[in-house]
Amino acid sequence: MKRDIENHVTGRSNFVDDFPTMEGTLEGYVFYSEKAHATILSIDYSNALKCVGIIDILTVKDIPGQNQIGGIIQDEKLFADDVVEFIGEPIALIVAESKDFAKKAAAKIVVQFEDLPIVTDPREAFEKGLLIKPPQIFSNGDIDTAWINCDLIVEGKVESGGQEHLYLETQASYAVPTESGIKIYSSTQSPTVVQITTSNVLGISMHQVEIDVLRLGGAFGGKEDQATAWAVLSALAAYKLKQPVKLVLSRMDDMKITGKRHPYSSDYKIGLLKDGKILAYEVTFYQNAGAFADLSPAILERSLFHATNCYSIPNVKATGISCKTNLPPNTAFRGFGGPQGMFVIESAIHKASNEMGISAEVIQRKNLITESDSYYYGQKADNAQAINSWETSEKNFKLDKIKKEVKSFNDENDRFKKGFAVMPISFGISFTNSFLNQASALVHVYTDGSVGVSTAAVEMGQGVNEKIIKVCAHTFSIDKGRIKVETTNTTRIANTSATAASTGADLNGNAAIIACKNILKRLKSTAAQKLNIIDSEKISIENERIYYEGKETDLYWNELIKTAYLSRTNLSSHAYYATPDIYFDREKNMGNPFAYHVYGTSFTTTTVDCLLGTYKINSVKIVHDFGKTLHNLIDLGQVEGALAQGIGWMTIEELVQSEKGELKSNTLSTYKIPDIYSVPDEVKVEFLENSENRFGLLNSKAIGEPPLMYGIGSYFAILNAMKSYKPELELFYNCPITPEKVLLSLSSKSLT
Ligand code: LUZ
Ligand code: MOS
Repeated sequence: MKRDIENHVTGRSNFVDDFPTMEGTLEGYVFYSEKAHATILSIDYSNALKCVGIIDILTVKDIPGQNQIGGIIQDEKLFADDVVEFIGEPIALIVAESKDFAKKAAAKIVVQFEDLPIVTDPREAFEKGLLIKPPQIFSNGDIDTAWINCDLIVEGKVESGGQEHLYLETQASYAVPTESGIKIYSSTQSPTVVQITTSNVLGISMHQVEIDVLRLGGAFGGKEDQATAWAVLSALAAYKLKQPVKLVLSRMDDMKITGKRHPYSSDYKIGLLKDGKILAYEVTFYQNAGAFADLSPAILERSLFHATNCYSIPNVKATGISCKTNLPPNTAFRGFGGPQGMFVIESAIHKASNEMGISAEVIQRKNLITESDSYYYGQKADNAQAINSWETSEKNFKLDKIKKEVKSFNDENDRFKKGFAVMPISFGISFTNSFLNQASALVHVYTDGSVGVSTAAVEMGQGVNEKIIKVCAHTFSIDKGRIKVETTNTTRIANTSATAASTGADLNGNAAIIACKNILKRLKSTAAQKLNIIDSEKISIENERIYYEGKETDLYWNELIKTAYLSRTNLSSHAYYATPDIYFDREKNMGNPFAYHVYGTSFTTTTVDCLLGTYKINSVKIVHDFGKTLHNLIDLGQVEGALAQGIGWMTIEELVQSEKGELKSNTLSTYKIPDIYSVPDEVKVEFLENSENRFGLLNSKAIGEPPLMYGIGSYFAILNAMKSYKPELELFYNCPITPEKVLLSLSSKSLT
């Protein structure tokens, strides 16, 4: 990733707010609701319009098409008109000569609201019948009779908090009017969603809207759906005013008004045999969706898919309820509901193990899914690596030794206690909506032998461009330096799926390989002709040199390309890839939704200061299933970053909302994410051997999301340390397990 890294660290890389602006560029500022739920009685813009530098204030009446931006469900207006349902819901767009002018004018807008009841709790929403859609149930086996055969049944409640994405680059868009429509430079993971929504709101065709994405300064799911509103708003203004309009959210606004990882409140019931075998598992997820659907239904469904993590359980019933509350619509966040689902079963296992007086590892190990098992939604666990990764960690990291060390530390220390936990993971790769699993690529070989590659993949720091360069270089067998990945652009690549679900490299890399192979085939014919050979199949290219039957020739890449061009050979190819053999039956909720699963096991050791409630993650040791890694460093970076993000979610990242639906933790001084001091002292990542994956990109496995779930181990490690300080501790499953919570529950107060 040398090229990108040099540009990033020297500040040369451009993000939307850095693009040189065109003459006449205006800036937008969103005027949004400060009420979480209210009727709008009247709005007076007159004083704001008189402010210095104000060009226009756009409202519902300026929308030529539909006032609608909802994706899965059409329930979200671009501009609120009669009611507002969350703090941050856009009411108008102020367009001015500068953002400062616009912001000053915003303070002069007078709105009269009539308050409506505010709901922020998902269970309360459920009680009141406030649902995003009807509940969804996945089940297998016969849960009702299974309980009879269990030796132990444990029930409980689990809470998991939301999470702020905190991408370094805030939401941003720059819209430029064109002769026929609009061009938008957007910081989005989903160029086509921005294109479709813009065309609906402006009432123009998709071909009049061009979206261009150079790179994102991070996204983590926060720009899968929620980059759209800002892009459409800037486009609306640019289209009406015939001037370019830039719209960039400030950090505080971004934190305050955009959606986050969904908080969940869940009930579980788990039934086991004496030996730790899980016979039955029942779970109900109350998802806090916020005010509108956004991606919540798909996220909830992924929670159902991952309700059993990497375990094979014969009788399962999982119910998902998406609850409508007066918070900003919650959205995709690395893991997409999977982590929330997995935290619940890990909590259930932890609770059961404590009741049985055994360690959680006994139950975890006993129930790991094997190749001959199926996931409870019907997919066979082909090539399951759960046991392989568990046993490799057990052996390489010396499970018994770690546990002994923790125990003897705890025997010797009073104030400080160590805790240990194992977190095995399984994560399904593919969009769960099968149709999204398609991609295309456009490859040009230029006459100087350099190559330009366009795909639907959006580079957001995850290294997808470098992976695409690598597979193209590999396919042609040419130097990586010859290859450039172009911006993601909807006129070059149409109908893009979001770069999401960890599938960016798999889908787009495979499309790029097919395009390269198409060109390569033509080049081999050219070479055969040039070398007077009949069978072009016997031609190969290695390191830019042409070989015949494995023997060197005097023909090289550059000359071959020139020859091809002069002999009128097509040096471009557009290619298409769709993941094979995936389907899901939404009547039966059974099928084969994933191309494959990613596995791994982590060992987490923590030390808790039981007097202060503070803690340190000492070490996380991971055996991860990368398939055949495409790029060690990128993949390692993804594991380390995801781990830190997972630990943050589990431990210190706490969103605090008032009863009025107002986010109290809306700055970096009140919302803490892991920094260099709070990441684990030691992170060790081993690459699992003997993992093949014919459904990935050149045998690799998707890497973006799965390792986030290793962070879940930190919760249980901390809880275990607390338990050894205070054996009578009432166990609670309510993340994040902040130092405040640790302290309160170790002193007299009990938390449930
Ligand atoms: N986005 C989506 C995702 O639309 N569908 C998915 O299944 C998914 N999974 C993970 C992350 N984003
Ligand atoms: Mo995502 S959570 O945008 O893969």
